Amino acid sequence: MEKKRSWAEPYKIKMVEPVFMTTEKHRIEALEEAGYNTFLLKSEDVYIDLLTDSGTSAMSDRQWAGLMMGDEAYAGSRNFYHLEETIRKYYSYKYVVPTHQGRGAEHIISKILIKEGDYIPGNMYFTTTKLHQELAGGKFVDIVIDEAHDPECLHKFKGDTDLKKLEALIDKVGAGKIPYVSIATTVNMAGGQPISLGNLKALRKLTNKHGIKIIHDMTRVAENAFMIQQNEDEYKDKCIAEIVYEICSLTDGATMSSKKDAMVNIGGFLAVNDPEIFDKARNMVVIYEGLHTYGGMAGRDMEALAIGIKESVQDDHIRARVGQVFYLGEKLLAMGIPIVKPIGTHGIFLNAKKFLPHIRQDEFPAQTLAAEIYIDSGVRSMERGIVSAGRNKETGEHNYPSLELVRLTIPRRVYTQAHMDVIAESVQRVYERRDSIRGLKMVYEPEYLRFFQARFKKL
Ligand code: PM9
Repeated sequence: MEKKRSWAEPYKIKMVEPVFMTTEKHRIEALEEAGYNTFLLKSEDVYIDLLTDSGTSAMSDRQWAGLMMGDEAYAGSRNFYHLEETIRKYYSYKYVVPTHQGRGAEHIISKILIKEGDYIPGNMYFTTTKLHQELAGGKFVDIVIDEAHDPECLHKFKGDTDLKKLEALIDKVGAGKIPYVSIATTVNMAGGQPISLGNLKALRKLTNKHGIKIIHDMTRVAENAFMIQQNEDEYKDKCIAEIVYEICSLTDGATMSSKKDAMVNIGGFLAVNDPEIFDKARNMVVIYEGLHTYGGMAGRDMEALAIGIKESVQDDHIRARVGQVFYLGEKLLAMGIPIVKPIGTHGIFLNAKKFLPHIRQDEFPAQTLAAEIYIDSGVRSMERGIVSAGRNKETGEHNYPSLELVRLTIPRRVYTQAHMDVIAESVQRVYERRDSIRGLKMVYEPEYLRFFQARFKKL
């Protein structure tokens, strides 16, 4: 049998940005000043930044060259037409409206398609997506399979929808009250878990029967495609670009935060196939974002995005990107650290309920754990649990999600294997002293998306 060979990143490093380690005393003070919220830390106080993979990836030399090709005309920039052509070619969608980032597109499509009293089923919620659905008068309904809520369950496609849940909703409220099903590739809040093409095809059949649209949150579609290639037999010989195209073709439109898969620092778009929806979106974008040929992006940013989309669907790129996440995940598993399984594609999600079982959920175990990891090593992570889940609109109580997680999110093409080793060792250190860790109380709570700006004190 042939010995397994190691893989390596399909690039070499041409430019570096220094990062600095601070003292523990400095980090304790910085965290207190930030109200124990890693979103409120200054980036210069961070050593390895795993807050998010959003807008934090390294652009290629081609993308940087693209910036120099920016056509900054107010209207009709050639970079817009390049972007439009690229989206049609790789993602299949006919019409494109650029936006400043993903939530700009979510805002527009929610306003166009959702009426007061509508229901929007989806494969688990995402914070900004759900908020825009609610602000437009809709109610999000979770139709992801039950396995997605169990961090130990080894189901390979935890992003799959449960069609029985959707049928039950249709029976209860009627298809007329469901403008679309919201499908994310991959499911961020479940731990970066993919949806299978088999499930998406079955969902398409069911929604076609009832005249319901599918709107695709395609933020990490190439990573999802990689998991399909690895784990869905029928697709093992297809390339990532083919799988991405097929996923998109099964949906009616998409919102995209280009800051993830497509490796730009800012940008997004709404893409649709229906000319009437496009017409409305094109009209609405001028109110909230900018003219329909730039939508809040500079010409140079649209050029870097068009190039980033092409790079994002290269098989060797995606293998190395997800490979690095798996490297860290496997290391943590070998150390006995409780993480969400199977390992997701854009980060490692620590299971804070299991890590800190003595801290009640309303004392914010995941928020606490993110703070402790920062104090240990200057590694910045993010809470994805009760704080992110917000409050129930009707009762005003906290929502208590079954997943109480800390996300160690890996930016694309930024850190090395040695950084992964340092991160794993830091998590292990905190794990060794877990019994001495106390929870937090919330002392400031903003009205919307509270996880970004809430402040805490140590109990
Ligand atoms: N995701 C993330 O860090 C950035 C801010 S929220 C903490 O994971 C999905 C699946 C996302 C996402 C952003 C958006 C919104 C939509 N869908 O941030 O507005 O992961 O570009 O995209 C973040 P924008």
